[in-house]
Amino acid sequence: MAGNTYDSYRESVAGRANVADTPALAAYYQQLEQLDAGALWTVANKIEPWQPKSESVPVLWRYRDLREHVLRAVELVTPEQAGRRVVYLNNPGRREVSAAVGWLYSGLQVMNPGEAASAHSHSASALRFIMEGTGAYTIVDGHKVMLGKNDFVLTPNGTWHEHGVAAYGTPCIWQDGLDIPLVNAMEAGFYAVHPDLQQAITHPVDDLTAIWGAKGLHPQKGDWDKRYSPLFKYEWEPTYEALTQYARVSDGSPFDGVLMNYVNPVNGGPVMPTIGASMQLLRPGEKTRAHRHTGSFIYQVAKGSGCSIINGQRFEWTERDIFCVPSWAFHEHSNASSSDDACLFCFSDLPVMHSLGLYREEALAENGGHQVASG
Ligand code: 1HN
Repeated sequence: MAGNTYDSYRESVAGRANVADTPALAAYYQQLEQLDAGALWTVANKIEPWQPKSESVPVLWRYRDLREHVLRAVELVTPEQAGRRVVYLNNPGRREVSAAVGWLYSGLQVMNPGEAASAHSHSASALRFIMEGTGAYTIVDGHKVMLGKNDFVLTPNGTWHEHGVAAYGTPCIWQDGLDIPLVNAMEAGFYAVHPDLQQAITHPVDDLTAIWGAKGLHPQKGDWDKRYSPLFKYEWEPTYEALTQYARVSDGSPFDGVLMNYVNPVNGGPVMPTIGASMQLLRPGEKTRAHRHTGSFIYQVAKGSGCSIINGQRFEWTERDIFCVPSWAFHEHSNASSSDDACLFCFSDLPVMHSLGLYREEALAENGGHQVASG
């Protein structure tokens, strides 16, 4: 009944909707409903919460639990049958939209040596983070990109892309990250299969890394007018080296440790208009302070082990585990019980938050900046 639903949104605060049900109002609400309309005061407090209320919950997906199921998919379906052979991560609060957190999708894709998945394009933007195996490659708009462990590759929206593993390689597993729930929420998703199912390689292998991958150098003929980074691949070694160098001379942030964003070398901005990514180094003994911000975040442990407290819940993670931080959830990370570096890869919708003017952040003021953890 309209009345019952509405009652739970009443607030006894000046300036907030607070109308008690009467028989006359109940009849009025029903009349409006017949006209596909409604009284705003019955929903106002719900649709305008005081602060973001994520439907997503913090989740840790342990690789040691998922890996065997991902490999099992190789026996059960071929890439030809499945299109993409993927086990996706489904946040318990977001099952209806196949999201891992917020409006972000994540899945684990597996491919055997000699296999290939056909070329397609879609409105969603995607990235891949290589978890295990050798010989993996992605072809994006005719550019072939060879991929190793902890490398990260872009397949921006509208690009033809396909993946495979060379015959000389080993079974490969990578994380796919996409903004597909966001694109679907915006009702803007198109999808196309490449007419030849496979695309021609029209450039030297890894050419974009050769052109755009030099630190602090910009090619003289660096024409690039796309809205995404021309550097499709961000390799692990230079990334870890950069973090190590940064950590040598800086304390980093009390909330994030030593964090570097993957950027578009043309303009220093995020790698794609809707998805940003970073790698974060937590030094042995390091414990960050809790803060929260708008934006949804999916982390993958690229190196080491440690724990995070997310909205008061403790999650112990180790290499290859994936976890999420929903929007406006307090979070803090710890590498306090290890003698090795811990590195967290992360992708998020921060570029959306920033470009739409929706970014906000706040430090936890109480308890010395740390949450009291359960779980
Ligand atoms: C996609 O294009 C890939 O290209 C993987 O490998 C996962 C999930 C939803 C929509 C498109 C890929 C995907 C996807």
